[in-house]
Amino acid sequence: MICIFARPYDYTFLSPQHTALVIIDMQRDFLEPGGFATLLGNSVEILNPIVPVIQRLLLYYRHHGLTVIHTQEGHKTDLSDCPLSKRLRGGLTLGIGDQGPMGRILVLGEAGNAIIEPLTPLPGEIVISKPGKGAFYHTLLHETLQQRGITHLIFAGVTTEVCVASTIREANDRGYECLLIEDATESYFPSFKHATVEMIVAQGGIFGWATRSECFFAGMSNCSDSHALHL
Ligand code: TIU
Repeated sequence: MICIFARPYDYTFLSPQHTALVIIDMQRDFLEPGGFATLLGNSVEILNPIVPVIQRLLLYYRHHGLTVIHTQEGHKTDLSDCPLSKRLRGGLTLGIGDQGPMGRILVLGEAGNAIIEPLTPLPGEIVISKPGKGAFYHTLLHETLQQRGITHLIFAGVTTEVCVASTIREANDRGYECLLIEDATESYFPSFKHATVEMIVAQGGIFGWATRSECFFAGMSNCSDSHALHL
């Protein structure tokens, strides 16, 4: 049994094989100037400190041969999977589908839609392209996790209160046990991040658990590495 010190109480699972690291939307559109986030009026630099933390989680999962899921928010080139409401929201001069500094905004395959270089998925890693904020909406994420016997999801990525929270809520309703790594997620609005984490862990963990990466690694290494990780 693996036991991670977390809020509101310890997060436990039988084997890391039943967990997946879910890295939400670490794409250039949200982390680099000129992408969708900048057009929405955000300062993207605030997200930078989480990159090395997510890199450590990613390397750990890769090293132990565990399941990694990368997601990216983006739309088909004909925008047929983008509701008009989403395109019009905000009344932007440059919006979804328009040509921006990093290619067409929030369109799959464009430069801005790529996952940032330090977290680039390896060949064979699962990448879920998603049209919505939640990663279960209009994707095969649930089926993919079911096929692998995954019951516990370890969450990282951006932004805490938008795509990360939407996905955790969707996952919780589908029966997954969700753990958010607090120093591996960020918002353009620090108070929103704080509130989101508190909402997840309140009421006995109404949506799941939260911890810091050092507690996650400590828990993983404490609990009989060789046995649990099949080393
Ligand atoms: N705007 C914002 O905070 N986020 C998004 O639009 N998408 C994600 O969170 N990925």
